[in-house]
Amino acid sequence: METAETTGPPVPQRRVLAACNLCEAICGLELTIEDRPAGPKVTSIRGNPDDPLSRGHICPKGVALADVYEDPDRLRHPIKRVGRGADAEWVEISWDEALDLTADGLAATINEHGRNALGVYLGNPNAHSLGAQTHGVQMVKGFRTRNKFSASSVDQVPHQFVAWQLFGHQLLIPIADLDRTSYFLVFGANPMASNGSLMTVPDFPNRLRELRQRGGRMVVLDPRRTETAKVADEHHFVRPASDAVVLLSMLHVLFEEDLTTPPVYVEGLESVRLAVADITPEHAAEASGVPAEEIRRITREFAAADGAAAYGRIGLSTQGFGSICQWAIQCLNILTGNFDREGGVLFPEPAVDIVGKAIVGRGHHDVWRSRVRGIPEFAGELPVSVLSEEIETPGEGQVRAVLTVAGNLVLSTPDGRRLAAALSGLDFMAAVDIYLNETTRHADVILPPTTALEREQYDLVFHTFAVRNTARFTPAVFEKAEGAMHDWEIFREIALRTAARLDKKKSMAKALTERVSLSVSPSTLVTTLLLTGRRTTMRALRQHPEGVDLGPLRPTMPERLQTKDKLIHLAPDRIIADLGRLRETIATQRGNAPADGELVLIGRRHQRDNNSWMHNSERLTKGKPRHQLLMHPDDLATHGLTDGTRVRISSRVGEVTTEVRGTDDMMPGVVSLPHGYGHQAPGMRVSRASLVEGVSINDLTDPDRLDISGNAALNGVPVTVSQA
Ligand SMILES: Nc1nc2c(c(=O)[nH]1)N[C@H]1C(S)=C(S)[C@@H](COP(=O)(O)OP(=O)(O)OC[C@H]3O[C@@H](n4cnc5c(=O)[nH]c(N)nc54)[C@H](O)[C@@H]3O)O[C@H]1N2
Ligand SMILES: Nc1nc2c(c(=O)[nH]1)N[C@H]1C(S)=C(S)[C@@H](COP(=O)(O)OP(=O)(O)OC[C@H]3O[C@@H](n4cnc5c(=O)[nH]c(N)nc54)[C@H](O)[C@@H]3O)O[C@H]1N2
Ligand code: SF4
Ligand SMILES: [Mo]
Repeated sequence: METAETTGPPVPQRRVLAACNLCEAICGLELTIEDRPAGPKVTSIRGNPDDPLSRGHICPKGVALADVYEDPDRLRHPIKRVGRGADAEWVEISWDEALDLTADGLAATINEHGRNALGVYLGNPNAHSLGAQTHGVQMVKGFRTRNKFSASSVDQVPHQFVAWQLFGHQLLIPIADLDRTSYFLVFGANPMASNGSLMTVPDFPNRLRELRQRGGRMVVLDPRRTETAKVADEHHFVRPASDAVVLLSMLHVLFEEDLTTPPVYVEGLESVRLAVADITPEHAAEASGVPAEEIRRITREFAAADGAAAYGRIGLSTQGFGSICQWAIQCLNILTGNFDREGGVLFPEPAVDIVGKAIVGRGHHDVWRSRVRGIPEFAGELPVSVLSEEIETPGEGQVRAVLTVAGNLVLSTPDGRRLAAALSGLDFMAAVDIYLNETTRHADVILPPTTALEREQYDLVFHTFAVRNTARFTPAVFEKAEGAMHDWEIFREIALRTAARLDKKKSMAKALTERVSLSVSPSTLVTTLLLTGRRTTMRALRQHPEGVDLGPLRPTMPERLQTKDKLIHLAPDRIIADLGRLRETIATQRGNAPADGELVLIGRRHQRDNNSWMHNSERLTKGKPRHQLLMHPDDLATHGLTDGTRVRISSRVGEVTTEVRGTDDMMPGVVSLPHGYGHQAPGMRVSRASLVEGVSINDLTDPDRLDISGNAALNGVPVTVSQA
C-alpha cells in the first residue's frame, strides 16, 4: 500500500485488528494505520497470524478492503433521483429526508395495494454484516410480504432445502472436516478462487497442502479445469448439469458392491437403494462424459478412505438438478459412514448456535406460491427468478414497490435486462446500498450505510459453516464518519417511519415496531446471544480480538438432529419425485448434451473479482483482461472462430457480444463467462476499460430454468455462439 509521506515529523502508527467481510472465509486482518494530520490512513493490511481460524491468510480482495472505505465513488450521503432514464439526475439529500421519502414510498404502496405489493431483495453482503443479521432480517420479516427474495435463490437454496428435509433444519448443513479428511471429493466448486463457500475455510491452499502431506487426495469434477482442478490429484471434466446422474450412479455402486455403512439413526435406506437401482455408471458416463470405470474407482476409493468428504457448491446448486445433487452428496457421505465422523463431514458448534437456539427458523416449503407462475416459497422466500413477472403482471398482489438491500440484482439474477426494465416501471424503489450501480440507478432514493472498517463484526452466519469452531468479535476500526448511519440504524428507522405511516388497521405496523424498535445495538444482542451458548463471553472476545479457539469439529449426532423423531430421513418424497424429471432428461436429451451447434454456458469466479462489485478498485482490476468467453480450441475451429475475435452469444432470453478466448481448460462443448460483469449502464464507474467490455452472463441466463427448490439454474444454459 501507500507509504508515509517523507516530510514532516514521523507519523504515529498503530496496529489494529479487523475482520474481512468480503467472502465466507472471514479472515482476520491486521491493519497498520497512520494518524496523519489530515486524518487516519490505512497503510497496510496483512492477514492476522494469530487468528485461530484464518491463521494469517489473506487474499488480494482483503488487501483491497480499505479501497472500499476510501473509494471516492462510494456513496457517503443519501441521494435521490430526479427525472428518469438518461435524463436522471442525482441530488444529495439529508438522512431525514431520505428516510422519510423511503417510508412515504413504502407505506403508500402498502396502504393502497396491500403488503404483497412490496417486494424486498436481500443481497449477498447482508450475510457479511452483523447489523443486517440482527436488524435487517427483522425489518424484512416485519413487512410480512410474500414477495421476499434474496441472493439465496441464485445460490444455496438446494443445500437448505435438502438439510431441512434430511436433518430437520435448513441451516443444519454438514461441513467437510478439511483439516482431517484424507479424501476430498469436490463437485462444482473452486475454492482456490472463491476461498470456500458453505465451508468457511480460510487459507484453503495451505490446508490443502497439509491434506496432501497427510497422504490425502483431492478429486475434482468440473466442466472447467479450474485453479482448484489444477492443484487436485485428479480432475475430470463433467458435462454441466449431469452431476446428478454421476452421483446417483456412485450410490448405485455403493449398494451393488455392499459398501454401505450408514449410522443407525438413518431411515429410508431401502427407498434410496430402489431409487438408484437402474442408474449405473454406464448411464452416467453417457450423460456426463466421465468414464464408467473412473466413477466406480472413485466410489470405491471414497468408501475405503479413512475419512472422506464429498462437497458440491455453486456448480451443483445453481443448476437444473441442484436439489438432487445436494441430496446425493449427503447420501454419499452418510452411506459410507463419513457423516458425523472426524475426517468426514461434521456439524460445527458455533458460540451462537443459530440452529439449535432457533434463532433462524427450521424452514418450510410451499406454504404459499408466487402469484404469476405458482412457484412454491421455501423458508419464507420466493425465487428471485419470478420477480420480473411479479412486477410486470397487473392484478391483485402485483409488486409495485421494491426495497433492495445490498443487492445488484440486475447483474446477479437471471434475465437482468428484463428485470432492469421492470424496476424502471415501479411506482417506487429504494435501495440501501453503498454505490450507484446497474440496479440502484432505478431507485428513487439510495441510502448508503457505513462499511466494514466502520462497524463492529461478529459472524453470526459463517461460524455456523466453519471447518473449525472459533469465535471472534472485532470492534470498528474507524468511528463512523460524521452524519453517517450504520445499516442497522437505517433498518430501524425505515421500519419505524414506515410503521408510523401505515393505516391503523394494518397489523404490520405493530410487527414492524416490535421487531426493530430494538434500540439495542448489534453488539449488545451478540452479548446476550453468547450467554445462551456458554462457550465464550463478549468479555473474552473483547480481550481477544484475534478470536478464540473452541477446538476442532467433533461428532454431535444424532442429538443435534432437528427432526422430530431424531432420525435422518434419507428418502424425502420431494426429492424422490424429482428423480422422474431427471430420468426423463437423461432419456430425451442424452443426458444434457446440447443440440447440434449449441454450446452449454457456465459461470466462473476469479480470485480478484467480488460478485458484481469492487470493479472500481484499481488494485483488483489491473492485470490481464479476464472478461472473455472461454471456449475449447476444437469448438473455436468448428464454429469458424479464432482466439480474440468478438462473438455474439445468444440464449433463449438474450444476446451479448464480447471476445472469445480459446483454452483447453474448457470441456469441449462448454463455454464460460464470469458473473458480475456488465457495467455498461450509463454513469457506471469501473477502473479498467476491459471491464466495460465485460458483459453480464445474466443477460443470457433464463428465469424459467429452476431447480425444484426454486433456485435458479444459472449453469448449463444452452447458447449459440457466432462471429459478431
Ligand atoms: N450467472 C451467475 N449469476 C450469479 C452467480 C453465478 O455464479 N453465476 N452467483 C450468485 C451468487 S452465489 C450470489 S451470492 C449473487 C450475489 O449477488 P448480489 O446479491 O447482487 O450481491 P453482490 O453482487 O455481492 O452485490 C452486492 C451489492 O451490495 C452493495 N454493497 C456492498 N457492501 C455493502 C454493504 O456493506 N452494505 C450495503 N447496504 N450494500 C453493500 C454493492 O454496492 C452491490 O450493489 O450473485 C448470484 N449470481
Ligand atoms: N474471489 C471471489 N470469491 C468469492 C466470490 C467472488 O465473486 N469472487 N463469491 C462468493 C460467493 S457469493 C460464493 S456463493 C462462493 C462460490 O464458491 P464456489 O462455488 O467455490 O465458486 P465458483 O467459482 O462459482 O465455482 C463453481 C464451479 O462450478 C463449476 N460448474 C459450473 N457448472 C457446473 C456443473 O454443472 N457441474 C459441475 N460439477 N461443475 C460446474 C464452475 O466451472 C466453477 O468452477 O464464492 C464466494 N467467494
Ligand atoms: S479470503 Fe480474501 S476476501 Fe475472503 S475473507 Fe479472506 S481476505 Fe477477505
Ligand atoms: Mo453467493
